[in-house]
Amino acid sequence: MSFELPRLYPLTDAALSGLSHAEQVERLIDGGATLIQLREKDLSPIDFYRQAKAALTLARQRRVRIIINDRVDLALALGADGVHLGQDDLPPDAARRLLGKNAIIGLSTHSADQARQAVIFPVNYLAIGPVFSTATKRDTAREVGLEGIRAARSAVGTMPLVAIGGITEANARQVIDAGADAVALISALLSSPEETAIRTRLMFQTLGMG
Ligand code: TZP
Ligand code: MG
Repeated sequence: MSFELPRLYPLTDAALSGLSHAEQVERLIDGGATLIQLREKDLSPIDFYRQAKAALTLARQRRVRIIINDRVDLALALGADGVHLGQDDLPPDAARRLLGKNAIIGLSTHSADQARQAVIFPVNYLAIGPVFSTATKRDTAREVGLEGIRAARSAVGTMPLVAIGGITEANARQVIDAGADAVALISALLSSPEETAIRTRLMFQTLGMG
């Protein structure tokens, strides 16, 4: 299951940014993003479907890949590049059966133990978090900190690992140095939507890829 995470993996948040998913995707791509996850917790399926379709059309034109958060059905219906599953979503093997061998499937984990157990699942990457405290997601598990990233890395070997939760310009480099291949970000890029492209570009520089 060969897959390489780009150093920076942005997620959309329409409530935070006040922008449609397509508008967010456009700004993130302008900033250099090549893999983007559409995350939507409020819209009805039909509204999210329409917005995601527009975002996917734009992303395809610019050769950027789109992952859908939670919803295997929408990922399948849209022909998206993959899905990102939480611990309470469809199990990875069921998602793999539906989406096929070429889909990118990611799974959230919240501890090194959970990450260790996930290594045998048919997924392309694991997420670990929240790393730091965050206001963006309610009801998160306890923060794992940089130590949690180190522990997750040693638990998963070479499996691609993305860290999420409270990551900013100030701590992103430490997160990579602790063993994450990538950082997944929401508020650091989207809390000031007029600055999204420039913040994305600066973050790539911080991560040593500018
Ligand atoms: N999963 C764990 S923390 C989190 C998600 C979706 C929110 C990340 O948002 P931010 O603003 O980058 O802390
Ligand atoms: Mg989820």
